[in-house]
This record gives sequence, structure tokens and C-alpha cells, in this order.
Amino acid sequence: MFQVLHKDPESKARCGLMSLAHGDVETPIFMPVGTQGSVKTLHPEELDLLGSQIILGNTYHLWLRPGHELIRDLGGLHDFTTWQKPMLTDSGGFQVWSLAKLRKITEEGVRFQNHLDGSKMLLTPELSMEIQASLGSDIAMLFDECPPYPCEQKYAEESLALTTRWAQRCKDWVEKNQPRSGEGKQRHFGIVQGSIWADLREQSARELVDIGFDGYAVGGVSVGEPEHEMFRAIENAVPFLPEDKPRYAMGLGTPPQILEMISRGVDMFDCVMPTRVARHGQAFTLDGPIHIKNLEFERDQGPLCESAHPHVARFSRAYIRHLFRAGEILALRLLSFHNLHFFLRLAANSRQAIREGNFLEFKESFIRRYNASKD
Ligand code: PRF
Repeated sequence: MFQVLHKDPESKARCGLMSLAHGDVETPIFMPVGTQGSVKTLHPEELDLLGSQIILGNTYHLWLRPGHELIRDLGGLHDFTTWQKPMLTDSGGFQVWSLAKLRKITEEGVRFQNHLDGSKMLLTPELSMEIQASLGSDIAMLFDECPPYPCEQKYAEESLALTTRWAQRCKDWVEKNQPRSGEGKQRHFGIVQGSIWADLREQSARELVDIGFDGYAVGGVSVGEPEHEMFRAIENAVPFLPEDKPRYAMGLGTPPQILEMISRGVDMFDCVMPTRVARHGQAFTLDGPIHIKNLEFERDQGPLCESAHPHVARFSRAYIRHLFRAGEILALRLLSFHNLHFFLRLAANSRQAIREGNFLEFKESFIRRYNASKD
């Protein structure tokens, strides 16, 4: 399902092709986040216009509302949303952790009060896999525990052991209930945990690889740790992951962080940041982020960024600023579109640079310019 096509001679960066049930995905890739089955404010045709190859959905949200059985009965998440390209679903553990109340982790799973109506629920590895099977995503993530940062080494150790036991339970569920093989098959990715400890990251990677999955994610990063710890967590996991399987860093990051991760051998990224900050008036540009509400853009007739897509570049910063200040929904749509374009283009330009053998040069010149106007 995954082929490495080009390797950068100077770093661990690589270009690959992932073949999924709903189509092929070129890596490195950025995946727009569509938590509730919608990438906020955008029409699927706009996602196509942006060249999105794969988007994300969330087990936790879709299970609570409208329910995975309803989505299954209506033909699965692709038919329900009309997005017919690949989709990846996160397993729910991380979202229970960030959204639900009164969470309690036990061997069985996570008990919590749901954030919509307060009712008591239990999410287990088996149920997470069952929900993701009903949604029919191309890639289902395993049910893991993401330890908080900071946490004691002993906690990280026990949490990791639990994540490995849960990974085995996920695998057992899949083998028993999804014997289907071949092209249309749902793929399953393990999630490496272990917080900031090198030996735990190695142990986690080795244990997951022993169980055997279609791809591997590094979780438990971008949870409040300093940036160098985040890079170290990736460096400590990647050497123990197979070359010929995709690697995914969950919930990352700023544009420079994404480039740093690509140079460390990561193939896949997702992050709510481009769409979330868009709704607060922030736009990404090659010279770093700008806040469109600022007075300095009142009479700015230039486009948001010289690299903006024509869909957005036709409008001046002055006009978008006006829309934003006037509370016009178009402003949120244009900024969301623009920011996703920026991240998708970053991935596409990285692929091209890797193919041409000059990725490190591309990364360094991008970061230099992006950070130049910081101070
Ligand atoms: N686990 C899962 N989803 C995630 C994370 C994780 O550790 C993170 C952490 N950055 C984001 N999303 N299942």
C-alpha cells in the first residue's frame, strides 16, 4: 500500500505513494481536519480545488453525533459527506481526553461523561475499531492513551504498556471482524507513545512493529512540550519504524515544524491550526503569519500572500480585512481556504524539492524567510 519513490540524500526526507481504498495519496502530505465530517467552512469542491488528497474525521465526535450506526446505514462517511477521496479517522482516545468530563482510564477503556449531554459512556479499543469500520475510513487509527506533558516517567511507562495492550486488542478485533483483504481494505495505523523518554519511544515503536500495522504514527507530541522535545520524540521513534511503511506525526504543526519533521522522515501531518486560526483572522504568508484585522492592512491592495491561490488572490487584504471586521462569513471561508492552500502547497513543494534532490535547501530558505520578520 506504500512505496517510497525518492529519498533525499542529505536528510531522512522521502517521497512516497500510498494506495488507499478511495485513491492514491502522494507523501509528504498535509491532511485538512474535518472533525465532524466537514472541514470547517469549506465545500468539498473547494477541498478539491485546493488539491486535498486526504482529509481527517474524528471517531469521538461522529460516534456521539450523529452516531456511527446512522452513518453506516447511510452508506458510510464518504457517501454521507460526499467526499469521495481518502479519509483517515482518529480513534477517539485523544479527543475524549481533551473534550469529555470526568475521564477515567481503566484496562477496559476510557469511561467519561460526554461533552454534549453529560451521559456516561465507555470507549474501548474494540468499540473504537468498530466505529471506524462503520464510518468506512481508508485509514483507522488505533485506540491509544496520550499522556499529558509533563508526566512522570513511571506514568509514561505504564501508559505505554496500556497502549500496547490496547493495540493488540485492536488488532485482534480487526482480524476477527474485518477479514477482507485487497484494495478496498481499511488500513490500520499504530500510535507510538512514550512521552519524552527515548527508551520508551523505542520500546513503543518496537512493540507496535512486532504486532504489525499498515503504518505508524507518533502521538503524544505537540502537547505542550518544548519544540526540541517534540523533534527528539520523532528522532527517537523513526529509526525503529519500517522504511516501507508510512509515518504520521499527529496534530502538527507550524510550517517550519512540518519541514523539520519531513527532514526527520515523517510522511503525514494533520492539524486544526490552519482552519482554527483562520477563524480568528490569522493568515499564513511566506513572510510569517499576519493578522488581517490589523490597521496596517486598511488600505493594503495586495493579495494575502504572493503565493495565494487565484480563488483568494483576486481579493485585496483591505477587502478581506473589511469582511472580517464586518463579521462576514466570506472572510472565514477565504482565510480557511487560504491557510489550507498554504499548508498543502508546503507539502507539494516539499515533495518537489525531495524529487529534485534539494529538500534541505528548500527547507532552510523557507524557514529563513518565514522567520525573518519575527523581530
Ligand atoms: N493520539 C491520538 N490522536 C492524536 C494524538 C495522540 O497522541 C495527538 C497528539 N499530538 C493528536 N491527535 N490518537
